Amino acid sequence: MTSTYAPDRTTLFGIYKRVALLKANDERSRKVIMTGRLVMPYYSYRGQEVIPAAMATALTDDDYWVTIYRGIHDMLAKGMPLNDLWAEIAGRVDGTCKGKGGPMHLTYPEKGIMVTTGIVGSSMPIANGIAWGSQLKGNNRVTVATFGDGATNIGAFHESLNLASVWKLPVIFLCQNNLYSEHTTYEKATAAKRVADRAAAYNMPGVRVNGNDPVEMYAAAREAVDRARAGDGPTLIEAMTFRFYGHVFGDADAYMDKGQKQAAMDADPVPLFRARLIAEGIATEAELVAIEAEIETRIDTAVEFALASAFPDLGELTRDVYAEGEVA
Ligand SMILES: Cc1ncc(C[n+]2csc(CCOP(=O)(O)OP(=O)(O)O)c2C)c(N)n1
Repeated sequence: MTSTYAPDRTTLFGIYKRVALLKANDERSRKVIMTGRLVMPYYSYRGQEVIPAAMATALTDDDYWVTIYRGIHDMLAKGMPLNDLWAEIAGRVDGTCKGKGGPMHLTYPEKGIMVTTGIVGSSMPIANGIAWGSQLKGNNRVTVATFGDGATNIGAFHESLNLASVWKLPVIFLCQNNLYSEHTTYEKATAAKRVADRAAAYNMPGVRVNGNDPVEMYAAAREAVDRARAGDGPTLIEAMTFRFYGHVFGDADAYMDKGQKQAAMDADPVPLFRARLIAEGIATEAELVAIEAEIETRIDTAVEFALASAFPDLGELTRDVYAEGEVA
């Protein structure tokens, strides 16, 4: 990876602020679920925070993002407000979809967060459609599609990469390779040694980066964004990472290699990043403590706001199923 796109000190600090928010939000989500006050399927992204934080920093608010069930980190990084997020995951009327979408169907178009999908592999064709729209309108917006390593074995991955390359769509295929697809390890299900190698078949750049390294991840993201914006087409980024917990909250993760898991947790990217900021004189311990305390307060407010909000009325059940009024 060249250093042309390396983040400057301010950018790096900005990435950390997002990372700290994502980590704190994941920890709080698991805590609140444990109290029984929040009931939802929860796919922890703990360990994967740097990837969306760096990617989102390379985008503007106008750019689009399509994500998956393990995507709350993507949305928070892209700017979804905490209150709206928490109200939606709690199924309340103040949520982004009036509490009717829930954690698997979050959306916030105001910040380009278009859709969450629970169908493995489906983020990519949707992203292609949005990117094609941008291309037709000539509005210069870039679309990111997030997915896991397991999704790269689905037909939609191959169809999407092919079409995006043929049409030079402004899209970035961002694989967050956490080495597991539900309970299956990467090696057990994937013939390709590296996901990034698959890009060659579709005549597009395929880069594998350490997704837990903010400098490497940001540089790859910036390069792909510039390429897409310049009309040069898609990029496949394989960001290597590790999810610290089971596939879904409550999964005993007995299938995970204990040594591998411990090593990944010992190399937790968040404290490493934090220490790096201090070592490089980008932030002081006191500044970081203040930022982290402010994040906790914001999350406190969001949790209270969400749990005080009402559940949707039964009359809402059939509303918003189809678009109302004229469809252009
Ligand atoms: C088309 C389809 N097949 C199977 C499933 C069941 N399923 C849900 S998540 C998942 C694992 C996907 O793993 P990966 O793409 O690596 O993403 P990760 O969960 O690791 O982030 C599977 C098989 C599904 N939701 N959709």
